[in-house]
Amino acid sequence: RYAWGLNELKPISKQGHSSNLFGNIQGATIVDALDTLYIMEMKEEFKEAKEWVEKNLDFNVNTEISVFEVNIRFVGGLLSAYYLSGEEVFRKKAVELGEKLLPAFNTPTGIPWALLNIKSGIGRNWPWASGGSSILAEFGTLHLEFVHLSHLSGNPVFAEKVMNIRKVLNRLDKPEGLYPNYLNPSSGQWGQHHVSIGGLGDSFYEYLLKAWLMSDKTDEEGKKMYYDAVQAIETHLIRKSSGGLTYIAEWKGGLLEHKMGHLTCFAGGMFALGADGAPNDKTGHHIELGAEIARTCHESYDRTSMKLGPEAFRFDGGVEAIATRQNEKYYILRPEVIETYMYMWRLTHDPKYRQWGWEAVEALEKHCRVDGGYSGIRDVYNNHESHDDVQQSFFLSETLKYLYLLFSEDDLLPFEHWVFNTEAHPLPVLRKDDGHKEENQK
Ligand code: DMJ
Repeated sequence: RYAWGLNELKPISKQGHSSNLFGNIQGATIVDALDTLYIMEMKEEFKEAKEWVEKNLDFNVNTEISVFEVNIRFVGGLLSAYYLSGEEVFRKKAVELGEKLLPAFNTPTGIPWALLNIKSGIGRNWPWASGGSSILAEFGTLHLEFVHLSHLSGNPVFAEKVMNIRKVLNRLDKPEGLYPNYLNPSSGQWGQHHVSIGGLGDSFYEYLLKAWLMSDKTDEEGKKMYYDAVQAIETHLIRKSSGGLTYIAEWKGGLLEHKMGHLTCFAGGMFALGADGAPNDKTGHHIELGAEIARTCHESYDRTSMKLGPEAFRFDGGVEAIATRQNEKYYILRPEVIETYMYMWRLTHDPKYRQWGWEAVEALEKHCRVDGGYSGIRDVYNNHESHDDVQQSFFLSETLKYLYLLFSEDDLLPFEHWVFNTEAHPLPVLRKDDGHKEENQK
């Protein structure tokens, strides 16, 4: 009603919201929400969205975009919409957009730029990123989509680009077996030795595991990189507070910052999803680790007035799982905690995960629901809402989809057949014995 065809909604001012992540590409919320509409059987709305994509989604624009954000939301959204509905328009648009992203890889190492002008093909990095570095969670979160683009287009170039990223990473020494968040695409050397399983690092680890799962467990390289990384994370980053809460700290040149981001909370689900393949009889241990992270993240919600979690919470200065800095107290409708509840529910069927999910539903309805949609909150510790007036597109693609799956049967998008990209867009497992069967696994 208020922002149709624009990127995001401002639910209080009831108008469009544009973020520079997508440049002049329009329709982020429509594309991000396509599969959610399909899964929720909102057929009329899906049809309207499809018509908008057919008539209006245009990538022939002179604009600079974030390669990572456009990949996870637009390419991922279009690929899922195609696999779920079988509608050719989504496949065509996904491949067309994938082709527009290819010039980002024109760097001396093939590690892509963060930002790309999709008309001129000129790329660059974020000016704040450690001496011209690319970001681990950005260049490490292209793999799933690019493998599918090769599969659907018959053009191997997409898969080659992401396999080369692995090659560069495997040639490098890793401090204590950890992956720094910054890598210079020209020199091929790490930037600052900062390590995070939250912002700047997060979905790189997620995609190692999911690449292996999506390959029908044939991608041994992805598997090894994932379990080796988890080993290093456990040794150097995972700690327990005196109150018994397990958390994942950040690492700065060997020193720990005892802070965990909301973004980091996705790792509970990741550990549980990877438990089955864990080496050395560690399946139970990885499930337990997932459960402990889920509990810590639930505490970060429960210890606020609004029962919604802050952007980051700390385990120092006498606090546990609480934000201490004013600029870390906001909640922008992020999905990671609910995502972890969903994985933990599917993998353990412990009813507490549905209870915790329902607490989040009630809090969202009470504090984020406004006349024109859902809004983020500036301070979750305050009793009175100060709304940020933005409905992020991932609220529809992830937060609501993961809630829906948390309360659905396990045979809706079963994990044996589907892997979720980092924006919650389901992609089919590519069967080793039948490269095309996946289209039938709806
Ligand atoms: C989403 O775009 C994705 O989940 C990404 O991996 C991290 N940030 C947002 C949600 O918080």
